[in-house]
Amino acid sequence: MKDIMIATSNPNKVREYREMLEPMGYAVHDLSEIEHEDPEENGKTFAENALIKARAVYHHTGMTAIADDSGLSIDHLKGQPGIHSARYLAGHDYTYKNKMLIRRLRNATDRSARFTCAIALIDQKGEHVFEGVMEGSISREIRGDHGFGYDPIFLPEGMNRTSAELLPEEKNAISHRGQATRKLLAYLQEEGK
Ligand code: ITT
Repeated sequence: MKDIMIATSNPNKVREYREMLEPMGYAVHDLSEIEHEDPEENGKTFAENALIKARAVYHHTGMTAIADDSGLSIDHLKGQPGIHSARYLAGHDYTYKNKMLIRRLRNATDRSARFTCAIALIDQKGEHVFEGVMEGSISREIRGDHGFGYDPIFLPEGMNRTSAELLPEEKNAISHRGQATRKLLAYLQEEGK
């Protein structure tokens, strides 16, 4: 089996990567197996931050490492919270963060938003980045208990359910992380890893 280390401290991301990579025959490892410190995410883009996280773990373990940087960008808020999605309203839970975002959009005519995911892969051959985007809009109420983070307020384009109301396989089929993961898998398969 091929080993791959998921360089994230977010257990929800680990779960989504396991759901997608294990059926493809990968032995998925995560940071709970090693001592590590989260690097400072001081990049200006999702791709830069993903590379910062993957590099830290690759240099530490030598194992093929992937990291993702992802987030929700809302047009009415000029792209916020964007690369700051995890740090937005730090210290508050997502029920509160989601309520605040709905409130900030109460007078918005444009509710469009998108989730972006950049996956950085580092292996002996070098550094690669794979990106995925899920377009949609911000709902007027919080709905659903699946997924995590901002899923309960995100309506994927053409759907009347939030991404927290989708089953895991339904979300993975269309999500930013699902799309980026399929590009990653295509690369890994082509490389015969
Ligand atoms: P790592 O840096 O350790 O991977 P993190 O949660 O801090 O974990 P990010 O910096 O990439 O990760 O922040 C991404 C945030 O964007 C995440 O915490 C959620 O708030 C949000 N997010 C990303 N993907 C999401 C998804 O599929 N559904 C809901 N919210 C998501």
